[in-house]
Amino acid sequence: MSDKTSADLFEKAQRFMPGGVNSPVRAFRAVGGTPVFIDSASGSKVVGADGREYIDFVGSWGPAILGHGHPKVIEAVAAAASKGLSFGAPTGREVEFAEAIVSRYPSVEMLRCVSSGTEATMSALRVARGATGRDLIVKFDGAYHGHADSLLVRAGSGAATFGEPDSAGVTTATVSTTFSLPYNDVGSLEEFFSANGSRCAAVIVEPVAGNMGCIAPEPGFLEAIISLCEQHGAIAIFDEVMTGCRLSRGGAQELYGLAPHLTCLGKVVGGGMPLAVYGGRRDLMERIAPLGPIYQAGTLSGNPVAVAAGLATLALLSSEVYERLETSGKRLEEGLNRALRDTKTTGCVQRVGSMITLYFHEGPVRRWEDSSASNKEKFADWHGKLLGRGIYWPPSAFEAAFISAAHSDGDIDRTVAAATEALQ
Ligand code: KE4
Repeated sequence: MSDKTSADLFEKAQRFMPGGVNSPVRAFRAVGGTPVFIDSASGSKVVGADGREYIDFVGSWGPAILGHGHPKVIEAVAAAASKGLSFGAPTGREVEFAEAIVSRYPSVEMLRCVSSGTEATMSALRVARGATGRDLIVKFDGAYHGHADSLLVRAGSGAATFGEPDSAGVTTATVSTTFSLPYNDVGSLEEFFSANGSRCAAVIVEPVAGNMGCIAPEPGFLEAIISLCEQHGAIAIFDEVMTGCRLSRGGAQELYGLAPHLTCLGKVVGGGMPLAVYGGRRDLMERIAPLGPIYQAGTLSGNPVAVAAGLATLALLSSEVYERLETSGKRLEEGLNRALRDTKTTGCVQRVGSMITLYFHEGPVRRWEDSSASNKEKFADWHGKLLGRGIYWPPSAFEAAFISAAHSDGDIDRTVAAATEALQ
């Protein structure tokens, strides 16, 4: 137990780290107040530095699908760590891990491990550009694929214009070959391809959006991405860093029965340790060094301790776990909808499996334009009241909340009761 409160720690942290955090969303800037400094976590709960316990729906932003500190994962990590932390050399467990991923993702014939989702998407785009010899890439407004320069793009003024940098330090030149289009809008994608198809290297998409809240792909949207890419010789990249092994064993692509050309995975596959993956068609992946001319490397790529956590997590993700996630997700969705109804609050709940968002927007929320119009002030107020009632909900209106296999019916019902009170 920390001997300091979150407020003490936050005050000191801000002297050493920008905003007192190692990743911006953790600073609670979107909801106000002092971020909870976590001291420990187990199952569906986290314990703050102040000693207060919360029911956790951040789940480390996705990795904690089994709940925190699953004994079998901890045991696997400890056993691996006892044999050394990092070798900078190949290990048998990386082969086992690669095989485990390939067995879950038929579209992934070959893969490379990296240490973060950012590295995975950045590398996948480099493969697409290297393989096609083309420069243009397409992403979708409101989607987040990590902080690689070419992906930090705000939608251009019109669908037909290039993106604009969404961060200082990212040059206009860097994003001059990135288009950002509206999610769930096949028409704008068709327009883009008819004008630029021969120059397009890749389209990267969150197959279920989680970074503008939870938004499901509308029928035909993902299919159009794949078919338009195939028609024009471009690469369809599914960024499944959030959805991979969460929405099903084979992620969103299994759920929707689709086969992208490249896939990025992270979060769940590392079980909470720094481990991510990019992979796909063999003819693409065989162009990567040392086999081919596309360079990508990493000191800690495929780290044996991280791989141990990933393997243990994947092994525990049984069909019963996915059934549990669906049951709990449905229970929470129904409860939050009841809370909105009973308090006559304008809002909507959107869920896919164990990813869920309550929007202060009448709904449906189909894309960034809708999500960004939701009532952020109302969300911030609701978030603070939830926190006061022992519920740790993602501190941003534009994030998905994550349900784990460790959330009990009691946790869900307690959350619904707190959410109802917080809406009054
Ligand atoms: P990382 O580099 O943070 O491991 O992964 C980047 C990334 C890539 N693709 C998708 C679909 C993602 O959701 C992410 C990261 N997600 C955010 C939360 N929405 C991580 C939390 C944070 O930035 O602190």
